[in-house]
This record gives sequence, structure tokens and C-alpha cells, in this order.
Amino acid sequence: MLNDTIVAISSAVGEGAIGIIRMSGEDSLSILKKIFKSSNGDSLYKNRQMYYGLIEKNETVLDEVMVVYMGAPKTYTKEDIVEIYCHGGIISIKRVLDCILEEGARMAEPGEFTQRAFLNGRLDLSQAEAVMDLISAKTEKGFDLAYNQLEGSLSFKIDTIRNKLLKVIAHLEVCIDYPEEDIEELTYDEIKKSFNEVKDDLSILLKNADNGRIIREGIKIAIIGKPNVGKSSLLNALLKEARAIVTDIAGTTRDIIEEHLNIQGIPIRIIDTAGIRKTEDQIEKIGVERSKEIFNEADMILFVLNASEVLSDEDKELIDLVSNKKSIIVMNKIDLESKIEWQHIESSFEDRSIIKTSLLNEDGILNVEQAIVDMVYDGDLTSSNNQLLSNSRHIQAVKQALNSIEAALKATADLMPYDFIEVDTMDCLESLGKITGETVEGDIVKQIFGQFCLGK
Ligand SMILES: Nc1nc2c(ncn2[C@@H]2O[C@H](COP(=O)(O)OP(=O)(O)OP(=O)(O)O)[C@@H](O)[C@H]2O)c(=O)[nH]1
Ligand SMILES: [Mg+2]
Repeated sequence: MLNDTIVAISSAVGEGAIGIIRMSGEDSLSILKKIFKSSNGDSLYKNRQMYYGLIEKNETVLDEVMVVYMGAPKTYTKEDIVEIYCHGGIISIKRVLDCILEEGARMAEPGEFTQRAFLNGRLDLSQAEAVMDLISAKTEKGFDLAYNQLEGSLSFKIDTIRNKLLKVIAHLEVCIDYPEEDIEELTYDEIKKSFNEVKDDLSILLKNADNGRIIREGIKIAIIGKPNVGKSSLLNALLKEARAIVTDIAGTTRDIIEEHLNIQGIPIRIIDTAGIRKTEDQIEKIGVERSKEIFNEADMILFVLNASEVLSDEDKELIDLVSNKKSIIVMNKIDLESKIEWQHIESSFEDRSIIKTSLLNEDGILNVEQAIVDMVYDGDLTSSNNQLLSNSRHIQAVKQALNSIEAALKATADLMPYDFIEVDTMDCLESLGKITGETVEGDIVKQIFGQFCLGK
């Protein structure tokens, strides 16, 4: 039902100076004419021109507004659009909205304006998804990433790869359909060359995808360690506020504490946990169980140790656990006399950064931040500007495409018949089409737009 007219409140809900109502569809202008009286009696509504006047119903004034009519097809949805700028605040907007609904417009579903932009061919699917990312971006980097995607940087890359595949497919089909014709045969070597190019393109996309995903979704970091080593002190120092209770009593933190943090543009979900130890205390026991769950779920661990204590067996168990995970070692309390077995630590964490801190005075906290940034970017900060892939759905599609092209390469190496090779090539093409929306199923499209906010 693309030709009905939809309406929604497009500004954020709550009190504000202005509240914006947007209509899209064929009847937008005629509905506007029924409810709006321009102050100068104008009723022509030139394209993209603002008019000042009153929204009236049964000769009662509902609000004093500004309106603009934008004619299809050069609009966000490629349909006729009308925007009404009311006084901000719930009553005014609600009254005008109700009035429009009575005149026959339908309340828009979440994301329906952008969905129309997609269905009418103004945006491809990855660009439409970028619109949502722009709105929900929490960091500058996240915003820039989404903006590039909206501009079509990812679509362009995907199209380039798809075109390479289409060329091979076209050639394969001619060879399959007209075997007797004297068409220049595609040699297996030539096919292989094209496939290898595609494979390289896809691998490069995937190489930077993890960073992209982190910039978009945030990275989950857990602070883990024995009781009383200074985990909550670390959380507070990173947040620059006294968020968690810090005492000299071992077992102070019993529940997990989760906060959002932004280090050099990287969005982070940081989680302080209960110190891990064997305990008979019922509450603490549950806390320790949760700490272990968080440990498993986290993308990265900040492992805190107390440099002024000798290592216990429990410490050593934890060290073994942590050494298998992406982690940064925070050697805390270096203001006190050092008693820890450094050799054991260094040999257990040969390839890890070990940061010395005295969190009592927030000494070393900048080094911890830098270590996090380095780990996220794998020591390669410049690559943070090359991310094209960031959305898990897109990453999944590229992975599938890579599998297919590898299968196609193998079939080529085995000198399989052309139609065999074509099947894998088609699979690859189809996987890539899911990103831009050419080959995506309807219910997935629905699900994607369902995540949008109302009025977008
Ligand atoms: N001397 C010294 N004391 C510190 C340092 N960092 C933290 N402390 C103290 O160590 C004690 C424990 O700190 P917390 O941050 O509560 O430790 P925690 O790991 O969260 O402890 P639990 O929540 O019990 O697991 C507090 O008394 C802190 O003031 C440090 O660098 N040097
Ligand atoms: Mg604590």
C-alpha cells in the first residue's frame, strides 16, 4: 500500500520550541489545504516555500504554524511531502496530528518514511540503515562512519564487486548457452583471476570490519580481578566520577555496575564486577557467578592485580583464565612495596601490555586509556578511517560472499563445468545484494525498518 498518505511526529517527544509533523503521500497537499489557512490567503503552495498561518478545525484554531510543501519526486521519500511546524509540546502536536488523521492520513509505522525512500529507489538498503545509525550515533566517529555509508561509500564498493561478478557470469552464460558458437572461450585462468580479485576485495572489507562494528555498537569491557585490588577505583578513574563504592573491605562490590564511556571517540560499555574468590557469603557468591558470566561475554578484559601482594593460588587460576582472552593487565598499588612475582606475570602475559597504576591518585590512568585504544585499533590508528563495514548484518553477508567465492575458486581450480562455477558465483552475487537490498527478503526489510524510531 504505497499510495496511502502517512503521517507522524518527526521531532523528539517532549517540550520544545517547535514540534514537527510530517506527511508523505499523494494526499499530503490536499489534506494540508483542508486544515491550514495561510495568513495572506494564499492557497497555491509553491514547492519548498514556507507559509505562515493557522491550523483550523470547525472554525476553531488549533495552532499557529509554519508549513512547507515539497513536491515529488525530489523529496526524502520521492513522494509529496508536507511538513508542519507547530508549537512544541504535547498538546499542540497531538491536536494537529489528530486533525490530519481525521482527514484520511494513516499513522506511519516506525521507519516508514525511510522505508518508502528505499522502496522508491532513493536510498539503497545500506544507506537507509545508515540513516538510523546517524540518528543513534553516540560518538563522532560513529557519526562519520554512518555519514560515509549514507553517502554511498559502502554501496559503491559493493556495486564494484558485484559488477566484476556480473561480467564473469555474463561470459559464463554465453559459453553455456551457445557452446557451438565461436565465442572466445573464457579460460579457467581468466575466471580465476577475476575471482581472486573479488576474494581480495572481500577480505579487505572484512579485515577492518571489527573496528567498524566496535565504532558502531561499542565495545564491552569488563574489569576483572580478586577482591580489593582496585577494580572499582579503576572504574571511577575512567569515568572521572565516584560511581562505585570503594572501601578497604574485600568484597565491597557485589553486583555488576555498567556504565557508558567514550575514549578518543570509541564508545565503550564498561562493567565493574565483584572480586572473584571462593566465598560462603550468599550474596557475594551470586556476584562472583555474575562476574564469571561477564568475563565470558566481554570483548576485552581489564585484569587488575595488586602489586603489593604475593600471588595466591586463586590469582594464578585467574591469570590462566585471562591469558586466553583479549586483555590488558593493570598492575595496581605500585605506590606500595612491591611483593608480586613479576616473573610469573611477565611470562604469563608475554604479548600483553602491563600497565602500572596507583589508582589511589589516578596515576597511570591515561596509559590504561591508551592501551584500550591501541588494542581496539590493533595498534593501527589510521585504519580507523578505512572502515566501510560496521553493521553485523553486512558483515555476515560479506562472510557468506567470501565463502561462495572460495567455493567458486575451488570449482575453477578443479576445472568443473561452467554451470557448476556459475552456481557459486550467483551465490556470491546474491549475498552481496543483501547489503544493498537487491536480493533481500521482504520480512528482513520489515525487520530492519522496524528498528527505526517513529517519524523517520
Ligand atoms: N595504596 C593504594 N591503595 C589503593 C590503590 N587503588 C585502590 N586502593 C585502595 O584499595 C581498596 C580497594 O579498592 P576498590 O577499588 O574498592 O577495590 P575492588 O577491587 O573494587 O574491591 P572489591 O569491590 O571488594 O572487589 C580501597 O581502600 C582503595 O582506596 C592504589 O593504587 N594504592
Ligand atoms: Mg569493587
